[in-house]
Amino acid sequence: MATVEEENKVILARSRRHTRRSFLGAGVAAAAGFGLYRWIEGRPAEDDQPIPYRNAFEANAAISQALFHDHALTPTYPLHQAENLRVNGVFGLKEELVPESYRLQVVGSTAVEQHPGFSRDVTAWEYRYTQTKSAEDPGHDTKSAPHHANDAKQEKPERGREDAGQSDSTLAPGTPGLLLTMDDVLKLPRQELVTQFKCIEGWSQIVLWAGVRMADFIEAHPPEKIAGREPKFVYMETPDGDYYTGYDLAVCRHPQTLLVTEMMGAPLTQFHGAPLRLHMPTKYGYKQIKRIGLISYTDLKPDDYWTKLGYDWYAGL
Ligand SMILES: Nc1nc2c(c(=O)[nH]1)N[C@H]1C(S)=C(S)[C@@H](COP(=O)(O)O)O[C@H]1N2
Ligand SMILES: [Mo]
Repeated sequence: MATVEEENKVILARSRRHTRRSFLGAGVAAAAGFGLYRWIEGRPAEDDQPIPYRNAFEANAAISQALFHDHALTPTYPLHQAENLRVNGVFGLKEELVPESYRLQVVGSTAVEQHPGFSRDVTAWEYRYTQTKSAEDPGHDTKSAPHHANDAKQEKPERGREDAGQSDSTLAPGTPGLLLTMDDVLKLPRQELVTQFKCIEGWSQIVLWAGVRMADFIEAHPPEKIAGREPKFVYMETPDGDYYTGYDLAVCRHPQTLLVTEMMGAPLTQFHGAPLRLHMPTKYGYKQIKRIGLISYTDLKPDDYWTKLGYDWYAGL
């Protein structure tokens, strides 16, 4: 049996090869990738694998590498290499959330009416914020003017107050779904992972994460089928709708995609996304949303904060 170290060496070598190839193929993939991807995802699936994947592998190595990489494992590291992550980007986190007022909205999952967390309108849930100013360093990415904290009446804040504006995928009032507590989320098996976090700005850090696998979450709250098959996408946003992200359902089921509650052995802080953030080591940092307020299954390609500002929706490494 191979030791963890040996296994990691293999994975590392493989992932280096991937990186090199996806560099070579980046232009082709950028030009053709999206169209092809949509075409593939539109096919009926057999054993979870859409049939044309195979043909695509043979037809075009560059594009298939980009697709295949979604299913490959990223390397893990020994704990002693892990360090505290810097804070980078606090859209949707500027006001401190009152922990008891936190709920995770889940939309598009099956059998919601039977669930104790069922709500006829998840958008009506009122998150509360404190007026206290955080002592935590908000990092450098705070160029937007700080918006005024809610006044004493705790009015619902306006959504989409940051550079990218409001999300096109935001829920309409009256959307039914679930309102889960953190206790609900933490019923799922605990998972720890030491992986690299990569920001597109050119820095990376190795971090110890803990939380639950998103795959387990999806199994516990499976998507309702649309026209006999699973919806293609997952959409997430912060409780105030200021930051938002979209994913393929498949990458959410990747075994290293985590709903994170702790970093480096401590609970998440406000600016790292308490009480729940995403870690997705197959994607750049901007896809790893902090302070998840909503998880929604959808068949419409979701809007994404940084895609709106010109970055790639796919954001694969
Ligand atoms: N809610 C929210 N999530 C976010 C961002 C943000 O501004 N707001 N920035 C993203 C970017 S670009 C990065 S690199 C990481 C940074 O996470 P960290 O602050 O924990 O290092 O969060 C991502 N998730
Ligand atoms: Mo980033």
